[in-house]
Formats: sequence, structure tokens, C-alpha cells
Amino acid sequence: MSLIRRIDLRGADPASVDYRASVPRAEFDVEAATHVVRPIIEAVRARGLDAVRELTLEHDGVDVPDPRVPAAALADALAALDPAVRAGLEESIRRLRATSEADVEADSVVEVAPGAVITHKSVPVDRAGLYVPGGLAPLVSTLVMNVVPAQVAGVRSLCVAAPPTRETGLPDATILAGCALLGIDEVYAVGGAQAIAMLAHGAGPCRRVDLVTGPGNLYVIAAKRLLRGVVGIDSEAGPSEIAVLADDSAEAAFVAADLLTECEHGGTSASLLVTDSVGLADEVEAELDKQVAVTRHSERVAAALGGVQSAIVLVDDLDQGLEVVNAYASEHTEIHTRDARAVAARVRNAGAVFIGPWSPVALGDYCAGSNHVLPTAGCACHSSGLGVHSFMRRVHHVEYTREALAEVAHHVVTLAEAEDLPGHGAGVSSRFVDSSER
Ligand code: HSO
Repeated sequence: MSLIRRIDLRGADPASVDYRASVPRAEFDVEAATHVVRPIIEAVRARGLDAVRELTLEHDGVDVPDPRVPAAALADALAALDPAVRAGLEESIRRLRATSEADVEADSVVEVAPGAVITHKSVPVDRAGLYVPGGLAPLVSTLVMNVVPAQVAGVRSLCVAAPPTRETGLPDATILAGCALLGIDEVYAVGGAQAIAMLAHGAGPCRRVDLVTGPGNLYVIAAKRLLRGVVGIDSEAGPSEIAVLADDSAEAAFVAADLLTECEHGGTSASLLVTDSVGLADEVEAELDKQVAVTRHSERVAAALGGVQSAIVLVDDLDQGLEVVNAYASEHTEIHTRDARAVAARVRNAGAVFIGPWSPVALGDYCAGSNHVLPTAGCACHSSGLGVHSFMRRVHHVEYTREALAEVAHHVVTLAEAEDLPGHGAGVSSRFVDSSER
């Protein structure tokens, strides 16, 4: 039996087919999880650190009286870090820092009329809380992807929260080492919804933050949804997903390897191959059989490939393939076709696009220089991945001279009258009344 199902869209009527609906996502009911998470948030808001401690004991099975990770633990973790891992992290940081620095938006200054100047400034948030999930794997790369753009944006105060391990009561040692390498000294051994609540409301030594970023499990995402507004939220990054658009020029072994990659995150991950070549579909299927059999986490990979959310989608041609890919709006989209760059230029909806056989998704997960915190669940049709912009606000500075205000005053008064808000008009006109007459 095949590891992955097929969906045949060949011959579909473009006028009536709903491409997004034809490739469903896995069940991931954030709304249902909010019922579980609401009392957790309320407990942390009302009882602070006591609640965080109880919830950590209940959910992580470890008692952490003081969740702030001591400086010595960070330094020790860095000293013990495998030098090869350190070198990999340093290269990842270097590349992401280079692209992040290029992403910093310059202020714009426009004189809309003589003496009437509007400056559009980019201003970083004062304090951000970065969440790094535990789950099936300690994602130190995710730490890098959150911290580097925040630092480049100029966020003055950064803290990290990550779940404690049962063995040490501290976050995973690689995460701690990564924090030390990145110069982050405020780290909390708190995970799950209670971590997001702690960051948003503040608890014990953790002052409330202005913005929470970082991916997480269903409960973390539900907490982010409930706390949006109390605190800034980057996105609701859910299960990982990849769509590969390929023609018969593609290397089946490469395509199969990349479909497998994202499935390693767990059974709800999604892998799609969209192709106009039945031959390639057959070869990729055979490759998947071979590769899944020998991969370390074959069980979860097979679960993800076998879920409703994964499929080989057969299309008539690349034009239809692009319709499917754009409707699906995948977190990651790979292009394995002839003239891949030209095809990639026609991808409108994707968190990140990987072009040609030498730009695999795994490169983007670690060392490409791009960010791997990306919109999932179709949100790529309206949202961007994490970046410097996520940590900045755009603020207008308005500066007029007396003459410039006088020049436009009658328009303000007229518009204010049209809205029946004469006090607004007076906010301008009163300035031009002789002070003795006021
Ligand atoms: N593929 C994940 C990120 C990640 N992969 C971390 C490996 N480590 C979401 O884009």
C-alpha cells in the first residue's frame, strides 16, 4: 500500500473547482483548545508565579520554584556545547543577521506642502518575549530565528521562555547554550500556555512584554489567540507544511527527501507534491517507500504522509499546478521544474519559496539566511514570516509650521463640521484667533 494518497485534479473545471478545499489540512482545532487554555491564562493573571509553578508541575511534571534560569547555567551550557553545533549556529546567525540587516526599513520623510513634514519612523517594540517550543525536538534553530531579527530591530529587552526538561528542571541544554551564544541572559524555564500567559501578563521576575513571538503546539497557539490585544502576537504558526511543484525534470530522490523533511515534525505535518508527471509521481512514491523505511523517525513521518493533509496531486500542466499551489498557500513551497526561477515568480502565496534542486527546505530551516518562522494553515495568502518588521512599528511624526497649518486650516474646519465635530475644527482655528479674543 502506498504511503501517501493521490488526488487527481486533471481535467477539473477551473470555473467550479475549489483548489484549496480539494487539499484539506489536518484537524488542528485552535478554537476548541481555547477552552482548555482560558483557565490557565486566568490563573497566571490572577496568581502570577504560584500559578506558573503549579501548572509547570502539572503539565511538565517538574517543580520549578524559580523559573529564571541562573546565569551560570547559561554559561555552563555554552561551555559544554559541541563545537560543531556551535559552528553551525554561528553560521546560521551570521547569515540571518545579514539578511535581517538588509530588511531594516529606512524612515521616510515627505514634505506634503511647504513647512508640512511627515516622517514615517520605524520604531522597535521595547520588550519582546520569544517562545521556543520543546515538543518532539528542542528547536535551537527556532531560537535563532526569533532572536536575530529582534536584535537587529533594536528591541531593548528580550527574554526567552522554553519548557523545562524533567531531568534538570531547565530548558534543553542546547537551547540554553544558544541563548548564551546570542547574548540572551533572561531565560525562563516555562513552557506551554502558561509561558505565553506569563509573558503577556508578567509573573514574578518576568515583567510583561509588549510582543510575543515564536511557534508552539496547539495550546500555545490557543493562548496566543486569546491574548492577542493584551499583548502583540506575531502569528499562529501551526503544523509544518511543504508543497513541491515539480515536472518530469525533477529528481525524484530530492523531492521525496524534502517531502519527508517537514513530516519529521509530527503526524499533523503536511507534504504535498503537485505534478503534471505521472512518471515522477510513481518515482517519488517509490523513493518515499525507500527513504521512510530507513529514516530515524519513520513512525511519525509515515503518520504525516498517510494523513488526509498529505497527497500527491496530479494536474494537467504547470499552470494548473500553480493554481493549486497558490490556493493552498503553503508555509514552504519548492519549485522543481525547468526554468524554476520563472515558475517561482508566479507563486503569489507562500511563506517562503525554494527555487531549484539545490535550495531544499532543510536549508531554510537552518542556514539559508531566510527565516523559518513562517505562516501556516493557508495564512501565507495574507501574512509574512517572522522578520525585523515583526518587531517594529511604523509611527508617523507630524511637524507643521504656523504658515503650513494656516494654509490647510479651512479644510480641517470644513471636514470637522461635516462630521458634526466642531471641537475638532476649533483645535485648529483657535490657534489663529488673537489671544486677547480667546
Ligand atoms: N520546519 C520548521 C522549523 C524547523 N525545522 C526547526 C527544523 N527545526 C518550521 O518551518
